[in-house]
Amino acid sequence: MKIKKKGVGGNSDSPCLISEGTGVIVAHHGIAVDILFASGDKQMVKVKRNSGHVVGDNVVVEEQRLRRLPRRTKLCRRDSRGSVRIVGANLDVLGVVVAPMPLPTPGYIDQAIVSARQASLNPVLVINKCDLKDAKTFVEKLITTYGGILEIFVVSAVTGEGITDLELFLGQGFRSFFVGITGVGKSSLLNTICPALDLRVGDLYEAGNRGCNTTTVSTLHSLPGGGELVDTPGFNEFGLVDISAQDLAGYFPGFEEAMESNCHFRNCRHRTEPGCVVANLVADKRISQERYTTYLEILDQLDAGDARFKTRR
Ligand SMILES: Nc1nc2c(ncn2[C@@H]2O[C@H](COP(=O)(O)OP(=O)(O)O)[C@@H](O)[C@H]2O)c(=O)[nH]1
Ligand SMILES: [Mg+2]
Repeated sequence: MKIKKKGVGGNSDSPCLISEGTGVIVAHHGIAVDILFASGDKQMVKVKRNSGHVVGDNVVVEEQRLRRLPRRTKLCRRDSRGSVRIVGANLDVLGVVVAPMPLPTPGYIDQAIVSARQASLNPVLVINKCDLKDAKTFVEKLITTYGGILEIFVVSAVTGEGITDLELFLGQGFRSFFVGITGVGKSSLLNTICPALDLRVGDLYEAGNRGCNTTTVSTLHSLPGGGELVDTPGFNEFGLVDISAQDLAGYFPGFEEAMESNCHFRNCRHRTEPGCVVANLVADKRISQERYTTYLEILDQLDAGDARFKTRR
C-alpha cells in the first residue's frame, strides 16, 4: 500500500552517473573505503578513521589519497554522546524505516524527518513488517499522524506486500538512504528489492525484541529497477544538529500549513507567545495536540541543551 502525500518533492535530476576518473564511495569500512568508478572498476583505498569521507561522496584518487568533491547534500545526525556524524552525502531521499517491532524510540521519526528536510532531502516513511499481527493499529496511527504530509509505504520484506510501489518510487533515479533502528528490516528490504545482494539479516533478541546489529558498514547499491539505495547499521539515535527553534518549527511534520503564515513575533517559538499561528491552529484542531506536544518536547530538549541536540563550539 502506498499513501500519497500532497505535492511530491525530491530531486529527480540526481546525478547518479559520475565522470571518468571520479569515483563514488560505495562502502565505508572505517579504515578503508570502496570506490566505484564510472568504468565499473572498483578500488579499495585506506583512509584515516576521522577522514570525514562518507558513503555517497564523489572522490578523485590521487596517489592513493582521496580528494573529495563538493557535496550536493549532506545528512547529519548527533549520536548519543553528542558528537555530530555525517551519515551520507549526495542523497535525495531519506526513507525512515519503522516497524511494529522493534518500535521506534520516542521522537525518532520526527527528528529524522526534520534532519532530512534541513538537508534538502525528501523524507518518506517506510512501515515494514505489515505482516505481523499487531501491525494494523501501528500502521493506522502512523497514517493518522503523517498521512498527507509524507509519502508512506506500507510493506513487508517477508510477504513482498507493497514492495512494487516502493521499488517504483526508488527507481525514479533517486539516491535514497534507509535509516531506522536496528532490527526494523532495512537489510531485509534491500534483499527483497535486490535479491542478488544477499545482505546479512539479523535475528531479534528474545529479550526486548531489539535487533542485533549485523550490518556494520554503510553500503551503496544500484537497484535493478533504477535508483540507488544505501544500507546502514541501525542508528538508535537521530539527534538534531545545529538547528534553531524557528528551523525546527519550519521543518516539523504537521506544521506545514502554519508555516505558510507569519506569527505576530518574527522569532516566535510557538510556546505561549501572543498571535502565534501554530497555537491558533492547535486551538482550531487543525494541528493535533499530539503533533504540538511532540514539537514542544523536542524544543524542550533543544532548550535544555540535551547532549543529543547541543551545538558544540
Ligand atoms: N515478520 C517480518 N519480519 C521481518 C520483516 N523484515 C525483516 N524481518 C526480520 O527482522 C529481523 C531484522 O531484519 P534486518 O533486515 O536485519 O533489520 P535491520 O537491522 O534494520 O537491517 C530479521 O529477523 C528479519 O527476518 C518483515 O517484513 N516481516
Ligand atoms: Mg541491517
